[in-house]
Amino acid sequence: MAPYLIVKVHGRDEYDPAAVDYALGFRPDPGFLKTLPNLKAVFSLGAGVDGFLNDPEYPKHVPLVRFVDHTLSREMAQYCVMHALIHHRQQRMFDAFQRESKWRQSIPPRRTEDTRIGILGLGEIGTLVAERLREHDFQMAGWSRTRKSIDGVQSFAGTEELKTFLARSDILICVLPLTPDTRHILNKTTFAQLPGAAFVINVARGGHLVESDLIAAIDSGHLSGATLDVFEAEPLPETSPLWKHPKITVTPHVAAISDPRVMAKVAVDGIARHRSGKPLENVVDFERGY
Ligand code: NDP
Ligand code: OXD
Repeated sequence: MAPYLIVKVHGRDEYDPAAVDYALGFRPDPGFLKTLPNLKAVFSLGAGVDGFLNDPEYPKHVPLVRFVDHTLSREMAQYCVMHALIHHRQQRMFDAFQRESKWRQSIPPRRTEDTRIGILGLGEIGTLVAERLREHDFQMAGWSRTRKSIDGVQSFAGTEELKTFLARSDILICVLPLTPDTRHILNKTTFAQLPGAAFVINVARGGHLVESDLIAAIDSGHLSGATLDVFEAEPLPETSPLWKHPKITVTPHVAAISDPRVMAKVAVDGIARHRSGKPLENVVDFERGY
């Protein structure tokens, strides 16, 4: 077998497109992958593959492998647990009291068992997020395309059950893939269906959220706030009102960052499987869009 060819392709590097067998990337330039005539498989360096599927010229005969890694899921779960608890324990309010040297207790305390959390997306990541939050005794539910059976997590499935799911979600966490069906799912209709004072955490993609609808729902008092890790435009422009909104926490797409050592191993193992004729794992279904 010929040795693997490893090329760095930045547009300026010299390479022969016909010599490239496998590609790794996250958000390649649209139209780039179709210029590689002998491509056999593509490995996404992230769990989300919208950066590939947004390319109308993606060569669909070439399998696209999603990045699935327990450590990545664990870090996503840590982020969601941390921000759910910051909200639930009213930490932002105590931060403000501290800045004013004010001793104020919050009585009676809020109990996790009285707070309902809903996870949009119960896949690799959403399932672990739900399980880790369940350990804190929140009332857990999740929404997915197909019905799930996860201990202590009520399952809602399909568009017909979305409204009921939203109506019982005091904290709504979005961990969906970005597809034509889920784009802008966090919009004014969705927010109106959440209970009063609900809180939103978006760790999926900026394209899920209509930012102006979120700001309007918070400013009207219907939502109590939000934590956002992902944005329609990244980096978030300095002029975005999200940066300075007193009830919105912004982080720069860091909920979980793929570990380059694991990414390399996943690609090497996948290439070895492919070359020995075994089926690839975690292949994206182009019809579903994830
Ligand atoms: P999976 O593919 O494992 O899970 C996706 C889940 O979403 C599934 O439960 C699926 O339902 C559900 N879903 C998809 N479309 C619909 C729909 N139309 N209606 C209802 N449910 C739907 O993805 P992962 O958990 O691995 O990743 C989720 C996303 O997290 C990624 O796509 C990425 O955007 C984001 N992410 C963000 C990171 C960050 O740092 N902020 C880091 C890593 C990932 P079903 O199970 O029935 O198929
Ligand atoms: C991912 C991400 O999809 O980091 O893995 O956003």
